[in-house]
Amino acid sequence: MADTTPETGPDAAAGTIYLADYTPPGWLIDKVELTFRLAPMATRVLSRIAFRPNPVAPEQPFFLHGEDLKLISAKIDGAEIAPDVTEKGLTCVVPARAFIFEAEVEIAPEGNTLLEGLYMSGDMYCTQCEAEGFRRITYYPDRPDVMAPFRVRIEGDAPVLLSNGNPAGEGPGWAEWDDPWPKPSYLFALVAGDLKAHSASFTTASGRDVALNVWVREADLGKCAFAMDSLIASMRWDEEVYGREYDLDIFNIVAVGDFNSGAMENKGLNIFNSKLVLASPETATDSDFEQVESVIAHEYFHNWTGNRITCRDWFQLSLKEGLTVFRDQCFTSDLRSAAVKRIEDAQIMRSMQFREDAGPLAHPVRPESFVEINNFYTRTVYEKGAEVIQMLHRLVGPEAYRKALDLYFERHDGEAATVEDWLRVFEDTTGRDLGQFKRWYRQAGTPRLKVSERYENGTYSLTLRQETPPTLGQPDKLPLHMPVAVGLLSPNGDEALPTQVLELTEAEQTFTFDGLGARPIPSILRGFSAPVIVERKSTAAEEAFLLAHDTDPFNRWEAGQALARRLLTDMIHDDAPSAHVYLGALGQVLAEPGLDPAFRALLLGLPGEDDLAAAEAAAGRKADPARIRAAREALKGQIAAMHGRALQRVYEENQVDGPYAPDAGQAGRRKLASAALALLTRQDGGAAARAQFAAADNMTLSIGALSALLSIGEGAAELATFEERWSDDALVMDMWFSMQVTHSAPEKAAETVERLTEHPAFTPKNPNRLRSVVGALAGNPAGFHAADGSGYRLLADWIIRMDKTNPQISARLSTAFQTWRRYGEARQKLIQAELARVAEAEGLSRDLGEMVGRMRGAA
Ligand code: B3K
Ligand code: ZN
Repeated sequence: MADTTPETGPDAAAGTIYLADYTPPGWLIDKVELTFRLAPMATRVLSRIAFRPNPVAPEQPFFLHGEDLKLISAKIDGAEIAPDVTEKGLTCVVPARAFIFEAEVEIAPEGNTLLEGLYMSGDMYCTQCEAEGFRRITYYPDRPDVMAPFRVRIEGDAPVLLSNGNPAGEGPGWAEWDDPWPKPSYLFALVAGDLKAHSASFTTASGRDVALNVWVREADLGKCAFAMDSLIASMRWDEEVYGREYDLDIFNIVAVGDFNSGAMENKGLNIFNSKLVLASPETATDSDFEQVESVIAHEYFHNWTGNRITCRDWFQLSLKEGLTVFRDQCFTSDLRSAAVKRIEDAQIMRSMQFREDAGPLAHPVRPESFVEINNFYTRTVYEKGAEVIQMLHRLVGPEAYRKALDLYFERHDGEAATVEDWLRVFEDTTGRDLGQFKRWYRQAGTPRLKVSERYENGTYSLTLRQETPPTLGQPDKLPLHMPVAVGLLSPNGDEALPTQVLELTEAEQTFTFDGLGARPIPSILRGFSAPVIVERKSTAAEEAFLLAHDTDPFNRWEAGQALARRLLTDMIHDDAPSAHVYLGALGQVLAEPGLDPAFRALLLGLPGEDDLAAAEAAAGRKADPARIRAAREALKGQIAAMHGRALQRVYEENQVDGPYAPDAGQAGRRKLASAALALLTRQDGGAAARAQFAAADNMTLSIGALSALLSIGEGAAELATFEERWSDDALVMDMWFSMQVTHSAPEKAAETVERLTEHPAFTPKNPNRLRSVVGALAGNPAGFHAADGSGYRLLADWIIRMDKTNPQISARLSTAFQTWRRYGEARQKLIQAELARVAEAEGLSRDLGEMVGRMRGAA
């Protein structure tokens, strides 16, 4: 079995697992019965598993994964056996027919600091099994292509005892659950604690009633309504848009305070980081609300894309994640503003995924090897994976897409599928050959799209040339099948050619358009139709023209960004910067009242510090984070000085009267007002922000005011008031911590982190708190990259420290170093020295070892 015997394969010594080594499991499972006798330091897990030989598998030893388990006893068909046990699992001789395997093991959830397997968050038991955590609960073929129905009995003192599936009986101190749908072990879940439910019910399209519960600590019951509404909206949407109904009698969501990631789609029992469930106007911002809505949807949508149809192996992770992200993106576009959502998703791709593609951690949407799968829950697998599906959707059109999805569900329900299966349903329903398209799954790196054009006698020709730079292990790239949405504008601002999708398949292709009265201005890659970087020689005048006239919201926004980037680059290099074109264009945007406020807020935003650093690197220069910070600050000052009155008007006009609602309309107005406030603060010394803070009756206004103050070095009194008011609310305090780090002056950033780690409310054991203090440092690029190396040193110290208790967290923190090649020699040396120090740390985890190895390997 590819993922069980790391001693095979070409790179055996390093423990690398290869897609090419995949072998079907030797045994399949008809039924799993588990009994849990809960105790913090000595939980007993009794398993009874009905195995049968897999007729299509090659011969192999019988092996069950198991890590950190104390084996009490094991039996086959009722007879005690003495298996060979290693730190990876258990091997034994089994009959060549169906048989029952039983085991009793002991585990210690209270001592589990990995937050993987069965662990405790406060006095509550909970689980996280994806990707390979189930093997920390009992001996099992812990791989996604072994699917089985589970029956679970929980014995414990807690008032609430939950597992997957439907309730199947309960009494004092016990409860039983039955999940009829075959599932892989990574979807197993158990929760036991003193929880209260916010309940509702849902009637499916075919008329079945489903009980819905959001389980939380009693004190949080008032913060569940929005998550519940989001769940109901998601269930409805999946019925309407994909024809998918829910398939159990009950759907439970549990909020957990200590959680490594955002949430987990366990069958019928989703477990959530409390940050992504709990929301009230007083404690959560508009963007928190929107995140809750989209993550609730994401996990719910996994019920079909992930659970009913799962992944054959972990290399296929994007099969469920890319598709489910695409689905949650469409859900948010339908509920809120499609234009704004598209721009925000493109922003994430360009700042977070492009950096992955451009650095030492580059990997394809479907990786071909890994050491630790937890390191591959990345922007590439998730977001680029979603972009690949967005392109497919664009290429085949919405109707053919739906037909292909219907076939996917019909053909693969109950199966563990592959990317090949996924593409085949599109080929079979549309008759298209997707052989070349499949390269998007195999080739890492961000393609460059070079655009050149000609205009002669009414004919305009557009030459598109694609080129993907080499990435580690993939020196030569082949041309991709790429949808390039293009429109043409007449010099008077009218649309000369509405959006057309050009299909680029060759390295270079020319497209011609006849009958044009004048040389048009092209609008290329409308809607961010492919995850690529467009390279085209343009002028500030052209960008200002597109910002004023483009009918495509994404390209309109992009024109403004290009204009700002051009100006900021000149400012960074003291290269005779001339701000009047940008400032003039911005003035027009401010004065255009018909525009959706959320969209206007995006137009007002400058490219981020990291994006500017990436742009410097792409232009072959070394990024200087301090100069980037200074240029952005200076430009903000100029905008405020020039447009103070307009900003004041925008701020006033976008105040929201009446009761708070987290809907797109209100949130957009608050976002625009907040963007205006942040700039106004540079003119009024913070007076308006102070007033807003004092009067705020919701968290969006409080945080907006507080960050505006912190960004000009003010706000000490407000920070103290805020701390006093919210010291009992962990999620709000996380914001209090992180804001101070991200807004800290660059030379003080490391010091600020250090000071906050000494705060009595700081604890590294809680991943949210650790991320909000130590993790937040990377959100302050000028501070993290301080020339004296203080940011690097501090982060490396924490990475080493956290690796001993929670390697998933340390490996994740280490990704802040992946952009090291963007910076000058002095910073590169400092980073390399810290990475070397991390690499030599005693007892380095597999997770962190792989990450640091990849980042150093590229040196
Ligand atoms: N599938 C989980 C992620 C699990 C993370 C494992 N390290 C959440 C999600 O993508 O929906
Ligand atoms: Zn997911």
